[in-house]
Amino acid sequence: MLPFSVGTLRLLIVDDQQVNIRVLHEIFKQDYEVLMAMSGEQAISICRGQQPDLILLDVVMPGMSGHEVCKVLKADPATRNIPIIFVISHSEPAEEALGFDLGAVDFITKPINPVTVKARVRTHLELKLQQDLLRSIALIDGLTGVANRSKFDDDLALTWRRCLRENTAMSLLILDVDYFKLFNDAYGHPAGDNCLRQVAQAMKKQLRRPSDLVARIGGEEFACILPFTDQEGAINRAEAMLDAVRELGIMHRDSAISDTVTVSIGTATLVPNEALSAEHLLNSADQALYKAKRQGRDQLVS
Ligand code: GH3
Ligand code: MG
Ligand code: MG
Ligand code: MG
Repeated sequence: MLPFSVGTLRLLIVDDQQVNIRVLHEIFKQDYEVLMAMSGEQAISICRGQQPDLILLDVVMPGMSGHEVCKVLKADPATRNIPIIFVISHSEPAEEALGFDLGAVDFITKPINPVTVKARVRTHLELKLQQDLLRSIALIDGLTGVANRSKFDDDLALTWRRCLRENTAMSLLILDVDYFKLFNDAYGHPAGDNCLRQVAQAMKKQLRRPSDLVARIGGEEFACILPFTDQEGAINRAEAMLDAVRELGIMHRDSAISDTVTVSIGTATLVPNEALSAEHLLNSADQALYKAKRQGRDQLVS
């Protein structure tokens, strides 16, 4: 099997002929979880629902051809990164070239040679896992382990569009550590870094849904995206975060308001509409944060 430890990998085999599916299923059933589809339409629906790690895709099928299926999958961000290996009847340069143009990573020819197909699938799965890993590292803040600014920007735009489509409210929290310059001055930069890590984890623990996100968006500034959340829900999470940071009990002798580290939070809630953009939500939360600072810190303003 693969040289590094991962959960069971999922292969999708797509072919209009039962006998071809059976041959491939026999080859792979021991090493992978094998999903099967007998039409292009079914393949697309399985991809959207179950996210296979690789697809073996027959080209000639009644209804949607393999090439058409490939086009649809490559056009959708949710399925774009699933590697596709075309299964073709005989090797023909023009057909191979077209497959690669459409975004396939490889092709195999019928009749299936088990040794070859196993090796190719394994190679492409390894590449896919490495790419997944790189993609996830590129979106993580190295200091705190929560999402970084880039992931925050993507997620904010995505959530805005989702809530616009469904005409529901979304909320944004911006949180800033109080008197953090003085904290660094008093305890040193490494202690400051450690404080940021603890604040990030304390925030993360207050999330309630898998689609909620905490990100570090600046030096000692964090944001939290709450899809499908109204103002009451946002205030509730912000209060929980204020409490959670206080309860960390990180000593801060130079803070003007408390002997432990505190934070200020600005929240904003909006039902997205075509006339505005996510930028608007960001500005509102920022202004609320500014007000929380002016009013004395260690509080939330919505
Ligand atoms: P306020 O209550 O108004 O937010 O005051 P503040 O001191 O927190 O705000 P200010 O913007 O003056 O200072 C932010 C400080 O955060 C200054 C900077 O050195 C520190 N900082 C930014 N990024 C990091 C980091 O990654 N690690 C550490 N240790 N400190 C950081
Ligand atoms: Mg066929
Ligand atoms: Mg600050
Ligand atoms: Mg700041």
